[in-house]
Amino acid sequence: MKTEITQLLGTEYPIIQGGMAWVAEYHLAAAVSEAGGLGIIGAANAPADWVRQQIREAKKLTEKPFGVNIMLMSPYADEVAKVAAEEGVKVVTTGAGSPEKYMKMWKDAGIKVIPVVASVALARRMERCGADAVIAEGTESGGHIGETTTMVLVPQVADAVNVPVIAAGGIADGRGIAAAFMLGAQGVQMGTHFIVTEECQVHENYKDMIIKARDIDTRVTGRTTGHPVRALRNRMTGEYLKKEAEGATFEELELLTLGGLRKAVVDGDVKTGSVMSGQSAGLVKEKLTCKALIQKLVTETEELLKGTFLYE
Ligand code: TUI
Repeated sequence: MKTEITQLLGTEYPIIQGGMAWVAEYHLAAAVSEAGGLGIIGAANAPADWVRQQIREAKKLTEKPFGVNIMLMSPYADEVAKVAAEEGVKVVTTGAGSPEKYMKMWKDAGIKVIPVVASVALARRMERCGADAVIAEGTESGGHIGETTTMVLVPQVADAVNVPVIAAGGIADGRGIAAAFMLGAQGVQMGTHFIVTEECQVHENYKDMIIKARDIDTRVTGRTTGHPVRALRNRMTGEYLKKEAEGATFEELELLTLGGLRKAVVDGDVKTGSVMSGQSAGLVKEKLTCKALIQKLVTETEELLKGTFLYE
């Protein structure tokens, strides 16, 4: 499984762990990197000092490369962007916006920059401003999402840009990874399955809910506010969608979700909290270590790829 992405990142496998808000802290990121993937610390809405500490703790646990995800809607994005450069992080991924204004600073610091895009237009713009690769993230993903599915987004992005493409959204096993390669991707990013690993620090209730989830158990809130977010269905998504259908204001809806992710991740309140997850929750059946998960993914993928090349 050597691709342009393993070369670019200096990893054993072209498997990246998503930079999930509140979930992707240094224990998980270091475990994924140690297992041969690329671990990511999710800066989300956290202050710059928290991110700096996380980077330093990850470095104590692994000498392998890891990255930081900068959530561009964060009030601290400017400061966190600087911390990534100062701390000598190898890779930065970005989400929920365009990182153009930070590009020069990161490139000058020798950082590989990989923006998450949900459209062909943004992928093109990111290539023009110097991105080393792009993550094409389909609407199957958890958290803040775009409109287009992985199946149609990945090949169109692959056709539109010359930098390597990483597929994300709906991928949780070797079949998904093999399919992503067929669509033109050179690597994958996975979030949901990494939540259900031994090293992931989220509350057990969160992990259990993902394991129990079926194919139809996610909901998208906030389509009317312009900030669609996918999470597992619970009392919160039920009330939110009811209020949203009744035409509630942005402020009213915000009250329902404020601090919701923290509630689910830290307190284990999976009824009124926001249990962000991708549609691939239906594919996630067991809790493994990061190492066991990555080995399983690699074995499955290689078996499938052998099959396709038998006919060559
Ligand atoms: O960013 C994500 N997923 C996230 S961020 C997050 S934290 C949060 N929590 C609650 C509400 C809002 C955010 C939880 N999950 N994925 C990457 C991603 N980026 N998906 C979609 C996009 C995106 C969308 C529009 C990127 C750029 C964009 O437009 C940029 C532009 O300027 O055109």
